[in-house]
Amino acid sequence: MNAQSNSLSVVVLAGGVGAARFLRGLAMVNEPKSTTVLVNTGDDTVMHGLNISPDIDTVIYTLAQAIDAQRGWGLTNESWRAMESLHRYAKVRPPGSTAASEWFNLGDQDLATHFYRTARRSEGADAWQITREIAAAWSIEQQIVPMTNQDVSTVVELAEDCIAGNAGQRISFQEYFVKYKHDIAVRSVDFAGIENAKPNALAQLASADVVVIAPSNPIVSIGPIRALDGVDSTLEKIRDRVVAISPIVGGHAIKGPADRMLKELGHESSALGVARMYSSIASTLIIDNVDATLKPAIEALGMRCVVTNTIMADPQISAELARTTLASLKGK
Ligand code: FO1
Repeated sequence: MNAQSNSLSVVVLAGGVGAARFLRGLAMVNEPKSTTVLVNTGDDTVMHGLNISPDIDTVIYTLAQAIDAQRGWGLTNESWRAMESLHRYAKVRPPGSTAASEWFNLGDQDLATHFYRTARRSEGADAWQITREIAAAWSIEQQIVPMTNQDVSTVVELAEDCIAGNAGQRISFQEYFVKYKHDIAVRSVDFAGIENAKPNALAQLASADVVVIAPSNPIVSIGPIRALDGVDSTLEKIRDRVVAISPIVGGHAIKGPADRMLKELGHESSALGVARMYSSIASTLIIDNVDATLKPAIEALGMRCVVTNTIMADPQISAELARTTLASLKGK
């Protein structure tokens, strides 16, 4: 923490990799204890009977500096002995069985996190409490909060007959993202269980000095959080304290399927397309230098637009982006 560090109460709406990189930078410019991260749990899945929360774990492992930077998920210095040992059983499992699945890789050390989360759930602990314990085990000072304690599952509807199935068929997010490498066209996305899910930390969100929508996928990372009852209406009320960072640079996502998903779902895959999705809930949008020409069109939507380097190639750039993001509202 350097001298200029703030202790603003900041709430960050976060998905996985892009958000995690931003949070590392934010930790260098704002008191970590004053930062609450509301994390998407629509990617959660059950694999081998284990409850897995990919975005929560990516955020925690990144802040703990234990993430495997090249993969963007899971732990560094990982081994895969358990996965390798499954192969024997994959050969004998009956057709239709998902036992000994080999397409979703769980590292040997990463398994400990899933063992712990699953065991605590079976004892009746809620997702927020379990996340507090896992974050504490990694000495994370930020408050890491699952967007809801209820189970919500992002489901993807296939746009055409493809390797994953027939047009109109619905598959889980992880099958879409990992098994089929998000290389299939999407007709629609919905969040099963969202209608009965209550948002966590809505009070913290409503009273935050600054709310940041991290550079995550607007559809499947930020979308589930917004879809929770009361979140969008809260953001609309505090719009002048909400700043978003575009995850689309030069029409493309830095990582993952956000660009093609936006197009397939009828949005423009550009910083302007992102602005249109956020203009009702955020007063300011941070875009990358390469998209500077879009600034007037974004401001025509009634948003302030800040142009800067948003490619977080190293922690220093992440810190600079975090500083710019917090400062972007001071000018209000
Ligand atoms: N992503 C992959 O591309 N391949 C995997 O085998 C994989 C395994 C995995 C295990 C645990 C975990 O927390 C994340 C994992 N991910 C994997 C990433 C995950 O699919 C994504 O992080 C999110 O769901 C999208 O943000």
